[in-house]
Amino acid sequence: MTQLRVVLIKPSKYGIDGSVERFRKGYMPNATLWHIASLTPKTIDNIPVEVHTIDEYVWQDLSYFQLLHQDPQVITLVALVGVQSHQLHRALDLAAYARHRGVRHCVIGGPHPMTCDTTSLQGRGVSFALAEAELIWPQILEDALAGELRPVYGAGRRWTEQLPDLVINPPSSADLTRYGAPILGLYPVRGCPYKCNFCSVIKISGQQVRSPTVESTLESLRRAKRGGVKIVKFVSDNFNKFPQARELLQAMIDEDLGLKFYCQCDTQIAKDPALVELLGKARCYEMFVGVESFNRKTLKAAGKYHNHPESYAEIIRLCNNAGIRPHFSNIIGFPDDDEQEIQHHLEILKTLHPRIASFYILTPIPGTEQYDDFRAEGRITEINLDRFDGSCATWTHPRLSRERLEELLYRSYTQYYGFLLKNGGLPDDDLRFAVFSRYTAGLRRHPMAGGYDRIRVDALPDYVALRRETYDINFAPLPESLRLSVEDEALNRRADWRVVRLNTQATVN
Ligand code: B12
Ligand code: SF4
Repeated sequence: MTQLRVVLIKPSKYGIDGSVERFRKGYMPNATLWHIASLTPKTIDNIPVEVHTIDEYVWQDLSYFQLLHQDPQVITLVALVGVQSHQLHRALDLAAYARHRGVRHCVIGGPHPMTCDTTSLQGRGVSFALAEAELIWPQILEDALAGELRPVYGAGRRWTEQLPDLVINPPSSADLTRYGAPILGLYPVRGCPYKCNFCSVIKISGQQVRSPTVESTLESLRRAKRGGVKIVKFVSDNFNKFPQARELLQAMIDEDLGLKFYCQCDTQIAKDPALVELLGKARCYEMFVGVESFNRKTLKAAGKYHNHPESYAEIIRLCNNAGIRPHFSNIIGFPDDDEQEIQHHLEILKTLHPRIASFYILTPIPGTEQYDDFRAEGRITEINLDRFDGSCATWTHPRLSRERLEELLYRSYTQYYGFLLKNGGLPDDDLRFAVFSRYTAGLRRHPMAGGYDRIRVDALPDYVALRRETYDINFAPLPESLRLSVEDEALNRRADWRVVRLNTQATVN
């Protein structure tokens, strides 16, 4: 009897030393894997479908490569999911490996192919998914069963108008042990009405805020709890722009689900003390906020008009009062930054004292407006997409050399966490994270790379010949950004600006 075997892989990336980044314990299960696994039916036309989920970051051996071969008893579909720009080479190599071992159906989807032109890589036996899985995954499964994938899916339309009420099945208990804690990533709302020029979120999920029903998210939470999950990470970018946030939080309180959770909010949360209080009551333990810079001029130049540095202290106050640890995400190396400015940034950060801080180097991520601008101005110097990961200098900064920028990134981590550790009084979890971040940054590794305790198993030289043979490249060319279709533009125009003012009085000045 025919059977469809779907192998979903979240590819890792090649590190600076060429090895595939793998960790003894992961930071959290990649949300895309379980999202797409949950979108996959158990049978199609009475044909059983078997799904495998591989998060490469946390596989310490290559046993999953056994799945990447043609088995005469089954039809195999290998899907590389959630592929970001710095993971493209790894995705291409895994697809090439599977093709080489006889797998006929391979597809690459996620942020990079959705937002960047992959034409030069197409038509070589590997398909590309240019739209949300909700729109095209059923067609891909059907085509695999019918015997042939198309070279490209979803070219005319990136986003679905209406998201289905998908209930997520959590990772198995064996899979959960691969992470620092039994965590699950959920995506209860997507899209962001703002237009920061360095951000690809609006290119991946659009400006209209869309969500499935609160009931389906609640059901995912109930299943997660039954499946042994203790912590949920809501990976939606602006939880405070979610019109049903209050309804969801109240239901979580009423049902006493007992799950701790993390969420991301924009800085306008400073004007919504009631929502912060409700988040705390619903057991939010960490709020990630993209503060990026303390310089209003820099923020305006980046299109991040809604960030007002004078409100950052209020976010910390509200979070601390609600028992939530504030996590400030910072970008260093904006075009106007210099060494003094970055040091000044750190000094202000120390005064504000968020319990968690993360730092990234400004990176022109392919697909974004900033990438297009920098490219047009000939400023991008890096040709290897593996380096577009927020930890490497990829463009010519007017005042800071490549080496200096990278030194300043790791110095920001060591200084800030050194300061927190010296001050003492950290709760256990914060203390562990502070020690880890300081130590990792000291080794010049990014603490947010995806896990703890790196291990080396395989490396780029094991795959380059196959890459060349399959795609005729050493490196994928730096891509053009993909333009939105008329339909996607129309959906963006329908972005409801009332959402921006929903909880707050957003000011654009
Ligand atoms: C959670 C998250 C992380 C976590 C990842 C944890 C983990 N284990 O997964 C952490 C904190 C580690 C992280 C780190 C980084 N991240 Co991050 N992250 C996110 C975030 C907030 C959510 C991703 C997610 O889970 N989405 C939910 C799933 C369900 O959505 P999805 O993957 O997009 O999948 C949908 C579609 O893409 C499509 N799809 C995806 N795969 C496939 C496959 C097929 C076959 C099909 C048909 C469709 C399809 O359908 C899916 C359902 O609609 C996104 C922002 C965002 N909202 O997308 C940024 C984002 C993905 N990160 C980004 C970046 C740049 C990084 C960093 C490099 C640095 C940084 N500046 O943040 C580091 C790199 C670390 C590393 N080594 O990888 C960028 C990627 C840009 C790009 N084009 O490559 C994003 C988009 C944010 C941004 N600033 O623009 N990140
Ligand atoms: S507010 Fe955040 S998610 Fe929205 S465009 Fe700006 S950086 Fe992207």
